[in-house]
Amino acid sequence: MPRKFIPSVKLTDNDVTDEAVYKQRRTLLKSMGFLGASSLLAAGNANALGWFGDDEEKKTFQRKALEFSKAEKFSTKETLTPYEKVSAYNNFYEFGTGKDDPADNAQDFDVDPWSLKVEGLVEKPFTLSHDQLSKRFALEERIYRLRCVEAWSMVIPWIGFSLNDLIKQAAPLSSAKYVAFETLYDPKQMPGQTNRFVGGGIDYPYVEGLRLDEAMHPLSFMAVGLYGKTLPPQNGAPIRLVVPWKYGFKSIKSIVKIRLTDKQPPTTWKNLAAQEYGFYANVNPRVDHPRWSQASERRITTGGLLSRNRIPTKMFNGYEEVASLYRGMDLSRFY
Ligand SMILES: Nc1nc2c(c(=O)[nH]1)N[C@H]1C(S)=C(S)[C@@H](COP(=O)(O)O)O[C@H]1N2
Ligand SMILES: [Mo]
Repeated sequence: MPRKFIPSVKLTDNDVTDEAVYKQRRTLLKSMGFLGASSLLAAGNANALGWFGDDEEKKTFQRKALEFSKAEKFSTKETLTPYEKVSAYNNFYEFGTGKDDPADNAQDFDVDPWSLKVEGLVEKPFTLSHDQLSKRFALEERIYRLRCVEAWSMVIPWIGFSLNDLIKQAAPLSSAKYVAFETLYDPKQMPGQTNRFVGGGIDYPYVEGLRLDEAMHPLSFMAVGLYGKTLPPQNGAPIRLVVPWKYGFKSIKSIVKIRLTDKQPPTTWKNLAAQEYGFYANVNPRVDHPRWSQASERRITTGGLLSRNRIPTKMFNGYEEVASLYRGMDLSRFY
C-alpha cells in the first residue's frame, strides 16, 4: 500500500524525549535528590518504586579494550558524538522505552557466555562463542553516522567486521535471498520483553532483516565495540548490526541468531506499524514519516542544553554508494 504523504509537522511531538528534555529531567531528579549518592534515602525510595535506577548505586558494566586497525576510508571530519552521549541516550526497548532507561537498567546484562548461531540456507552453519565474536575476524574501527527514524543522529566510532565476511564463512546456498536477525530472548534480564509497560508493546524477541545483497554490501557491519572497547550493554553488547544508510531500528542489538532464508523475514517495527515503518527503511529525506518530516535531523554532538543543531538529512544518510542496490525501485513505495 503506497504510504500517505502528510504535510510535515513541526518536530515537537517526537521531540519530547529529546536531549534537552532528557537532561532537564535528570537535573531535576538530581536536585530532588533522586540521583546521586548524597541522598541514599531518597534514592532508596525511588529504587523501591522501581522507577529511577540510580547510576551511582549500581555497578557499571565493565568494557574491555579491543585490538583493531583504523579503516581510513571510514574516518571523518564530522564532529564525533562523545561517548557520554552515545552510551546514555539509547533506544533498546527490552530495557525500557525512555532514552536513559537502557543505560540505567542494562548494567548487569550478562554477555558471557554468549552464542551467536549462523544457520539456515547455508552449506556451513556455525556458532560463535563470546570470545570468538571479537577473535574470529580481524577488527577495524569505522566511523559511521547513525540516523534514527525519530530524526536525531549521532556520529559513532564502531569497532567490528564486515557482515559479508561472516556470511561468506557460512557459504550461502544459491536459494538464500534474505538474512534474518534475532535479539536474545531472556525476560529475566530484559524486563521489557514480558512487561508491556516497560517494553512498549512490542512482540519480542526483536527481529530484523536485510536482502542478501544489502547484507553483502561492504558497508554492512557487525559491531562488537565502540570508542576503543567492547560495547556497553545499552548499545547492544556483545554484538549488534550497524547498517548506516538505513534508519537506526534496522541496526538490531545483542544478536543471537543470523538465519539465511528465501523469504523476506518479518521485522519488529513493520510488525508493529507497517504504514509507518517498512522493511527497507532507507534514510530518505523525501519520504516523510506519516507523523513527522524526515527532511532534517537533530545531530547530537557536543552541544549544550539548548543547542538544536539541526542539519539536512541526506539520501541514504550520505552513503550514496548503496544507490545501485535500489535501481528501478520506487522508494516511496518500498520505504
Ligand atoms: N534489540 C533491539 N535493537 C535495537 C533497538 C531495540 O529497541 N531493540 N532499537 C533500535 C533503534 S530504534 C535505534 S535508533 C538503534 C540505537 O542504537 P544506539 O542506542 O546504539 O544508538 O538501535 C536499534 N536496535
Ligand atoms: Mo531508532
